[in-house]
Amino acid sequence: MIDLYTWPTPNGFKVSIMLEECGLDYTVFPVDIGRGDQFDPDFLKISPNNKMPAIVDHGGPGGQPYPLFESGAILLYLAEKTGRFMARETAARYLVIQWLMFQMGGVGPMFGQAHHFRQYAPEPIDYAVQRYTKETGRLYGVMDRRLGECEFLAGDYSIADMACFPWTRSYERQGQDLDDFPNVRRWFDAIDARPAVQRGLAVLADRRRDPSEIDDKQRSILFGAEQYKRR
Ligand SMILES: N[C@@H](CCC(=O)N[C@@H](CS)C(=O)NCC(=O)O)C(=O)O
Repeated sequence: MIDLYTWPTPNGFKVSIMLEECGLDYTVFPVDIGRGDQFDPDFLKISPNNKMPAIVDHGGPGGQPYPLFESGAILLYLAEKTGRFMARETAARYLVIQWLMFQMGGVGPMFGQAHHFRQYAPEPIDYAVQRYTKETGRLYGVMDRRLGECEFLAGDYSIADMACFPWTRSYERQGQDLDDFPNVRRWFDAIDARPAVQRGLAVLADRRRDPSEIDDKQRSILFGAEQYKRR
């Protein structure tokens, strides 16, 4: 049994999708990041960077409970544990890892900043909006070219697709139009049609809030004094 500490965000959905794709048993523990659950001392023992998602695998290595944070590490761990969604042979395996790292180092941070400056910044900062919107568009272009060469990012459907897909669901809020990226649209529709993906996206979906609903307390927890308090 795996404990999944999550909240309905793109990073959280990566892991719930993988758990569903693998048919693993898991229990969901909501981490309401607008309420500050991520700073709970017990959660920080599992995820010292105060971010969800995190897991505890009660059937970890040596049969011991194994805690893990960082969504990319969790996806790699689950792929190794199950032998699914990542090739074993070196060249194909590193193709998956390469596109997973592309997501972790590029897509997540840049799409996230585009989202932040377009939806959450208390006042509009044109330089930041332009920079992150354009960089996000450039990354969509990289994906589009790649997906013009093969069906999925690493050839076969893999954890790299599961990592990128949830971030592309909010393309409009990132200032993008999928008509400009037809290969991404084809890929998006194929992944979105997978029943396991829909089950993964349903995890805590009813708790999802619109950015316009964020209040001052939540803003302080996520982006202000509460976030930067030394712990
Ligand atoms: N690199 C991390 C990023 C995780 C992350 O940014 N999680 C956000 C929500 S999507 C979070 O927990 N934010 C709460 C906070 O920063 O206090 C991963 O991929 O797991």
